[in-house]
Amino acid sequence: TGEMSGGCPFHGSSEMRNLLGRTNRDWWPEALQLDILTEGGRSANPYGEDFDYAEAFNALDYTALKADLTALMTDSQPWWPADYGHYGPFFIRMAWHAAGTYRTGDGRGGAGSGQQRFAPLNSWPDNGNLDKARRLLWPIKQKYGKNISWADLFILAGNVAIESMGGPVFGFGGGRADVYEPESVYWGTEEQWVNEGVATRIQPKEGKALENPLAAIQMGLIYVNPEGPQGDPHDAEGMARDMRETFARMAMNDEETVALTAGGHAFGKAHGAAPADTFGGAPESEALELMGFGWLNDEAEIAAGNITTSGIEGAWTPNPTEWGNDYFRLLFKYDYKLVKSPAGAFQWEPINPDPEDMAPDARDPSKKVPTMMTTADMALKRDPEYRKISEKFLNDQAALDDAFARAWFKLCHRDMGPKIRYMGPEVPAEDLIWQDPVPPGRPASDAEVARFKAAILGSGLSVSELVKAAWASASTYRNSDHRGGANGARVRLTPQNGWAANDPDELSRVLGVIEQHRGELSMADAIVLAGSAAVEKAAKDAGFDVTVPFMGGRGDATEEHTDAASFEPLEPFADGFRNYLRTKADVRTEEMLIDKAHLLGLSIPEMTVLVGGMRVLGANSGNRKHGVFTDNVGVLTPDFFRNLLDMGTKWAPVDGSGDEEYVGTCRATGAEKYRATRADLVFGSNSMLRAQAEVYAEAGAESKFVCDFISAWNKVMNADRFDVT
Ligand code: HEB
Repeated sequence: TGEMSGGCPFHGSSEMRNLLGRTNRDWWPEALQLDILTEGGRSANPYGEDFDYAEAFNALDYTALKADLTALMTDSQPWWPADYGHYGPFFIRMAWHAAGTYRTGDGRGGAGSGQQRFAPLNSWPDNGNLDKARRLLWPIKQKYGKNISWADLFILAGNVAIESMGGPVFGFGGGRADVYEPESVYWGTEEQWVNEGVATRIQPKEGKALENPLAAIQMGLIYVNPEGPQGDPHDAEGMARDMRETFARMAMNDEETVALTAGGHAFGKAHGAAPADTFGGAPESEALELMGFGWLNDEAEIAAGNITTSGIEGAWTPNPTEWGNDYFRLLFKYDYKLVKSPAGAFQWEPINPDPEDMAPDARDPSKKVPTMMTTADMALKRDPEYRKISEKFLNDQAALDDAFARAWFKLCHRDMGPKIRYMGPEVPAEDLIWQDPVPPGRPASDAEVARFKAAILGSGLSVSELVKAAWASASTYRNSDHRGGANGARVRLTPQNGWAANDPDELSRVLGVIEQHRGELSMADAIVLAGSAAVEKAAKDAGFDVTVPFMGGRGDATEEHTDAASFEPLEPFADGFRNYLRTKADVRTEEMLIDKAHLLGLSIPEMTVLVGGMRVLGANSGNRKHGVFTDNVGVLTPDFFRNLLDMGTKWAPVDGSGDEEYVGTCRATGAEKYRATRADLVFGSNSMLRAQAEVYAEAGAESKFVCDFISAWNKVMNADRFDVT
């Protein structure tokens, strides 16, 4: 797929965009804005900072909760009756759409924090009527309270739904703590939703590829358009192409894609019984008295099953509440003809179905209706590669069971990071390669820590070299899907050891010296400890005798534990902390610094002090001099901030640099003093960042600077230590 699957999250759209694209405020300007109440760092989380969800989850009566969920499946409510008397399929779709927003490009999206409760996801056209599914869960959420998060409940409800219909389940890991506000995620720049006709994102003839990190084909969809590319059911090739690309971006290969789609559509039905214009708007735009519901029509119509969600109408199989192989059996037994649903959507209907292959009506089991396939389902037989897999599953139920169970587990847990974050009695024992397993480490003794620090500082490696290696190792961490980080020392494996940002030749030389001196320490520990020793030396040379805290216990992963290709999206396209930018992107370089800081879980002061410190430590990729505003490289002083804010320097863009490089000249003599990038000058130009920089440039701020730097440094070095925190 070449260019289309490239790892760069900031390249792809043809125009400059801002970091977040179109946001809730753009979509719903009239919606109540609560932001003023979170000013001043006030949190929206009612449980407060001390709440420990892991502890609360461990106190949960898990068996009772599962029994209640099982009972709920068939406890049909008059305000939203269960199709076929069973809510299972509905909950599976809810869970799949919660997890299905995950994308490998930046690790954002996914089921991890219960985002489906909030805009924009609560109002995405593709999430139509899932407001009802979530509301059906409320009595259970209410009963178990803080012991089960919404985020965990969505996924567990999906699992219980599968089990209650006889389907195979691989396991469940709890541990998704809720948040209480919408997360800011880039979902695209388009100003229309899919149901308003927004353009499809992959258009080869127009040279348009799916922009990274996006993983959906149109604004408001989880993945592909079920009716075909831009709604064209005849474009069989394009349908498979779109599926392959969007599923790859959620870390799914062909086999997983086929198993998931066919397994999912063994259950339930699509809803397109009435024209879409008979329904109200999405929840976020609806009247107060609807109490958070959207897409409504009158109660009698709902009771009669005249519901439109996707616009497609019908079940895939004759047994929509039972696990089995009817999906593939029907797909291959019949030829399908293109028809339109009552809501006007394109779909495929089996030609001359046998009576036993008709589906029950969702409200009246004595009535038989035709089954259907969407254009996306048809790809499982029309695309040659998908077809091979489908034929295998058609003839091998056990293979489908295993593939579906595993792919569903991966779908629902892909954004949770290391397995140690999973909780509860149903965590599978088996280690899975996509969990990026790391063998256990062992604690380091004070004596070996002291010995190694002395040895590495005496090895001839510079502060800059040691700091760079430690940063290269730890800074891959993403707070979005909790992947990356220093644990495992994957910085010495493919692909990290070859990343341009890491200066591969220098890195391999530095790692070689660390290896020589590490003794019994793991490489992962030694790399971090070497960086910390360098920071201590730099502080000492600035007059501060401080110790950088160190927590040993990291393990070393091998190539065998590592799916190298799955690490490619973690490669930094830009890393403002190292003044690294591969090529000019379609997002401003300073916004990419903000993005990186966000993925590292840093606050504004932490980001600021790290940039200022890393510059004087000489930590730039390629050892560029940009932003190194000091005569004492390797000494931990606030020189970066002092010189940045010095009115004696006048800044101008360097011609031909595309506003990526700036030269600072002496205002008095005109002589060149410094070079800088956008990621440097933004701390003088942006009013909020300038306010931060001033704090560290002020007289007497030296010790605060050193302490704050060490604390932020430490946060990055330990960001992935779920084994100890
Ligand atoms: Fe699905 C449903 C499409 C995948 C599961 N889906 C559905 C629908 C549609 C679709 C259109 C209908 C909706 C309404 O309601 O209307 N899908 C689709 C596509 C894809 C998919 C295009 C890609 C290819 N699914 C999937 C998966 C899963 C699923 C992966 C899981 C696993 N679905 C599902 C279910 C359902 C659906 C279960 C049913 C729901 C109910 O019943 O409610």
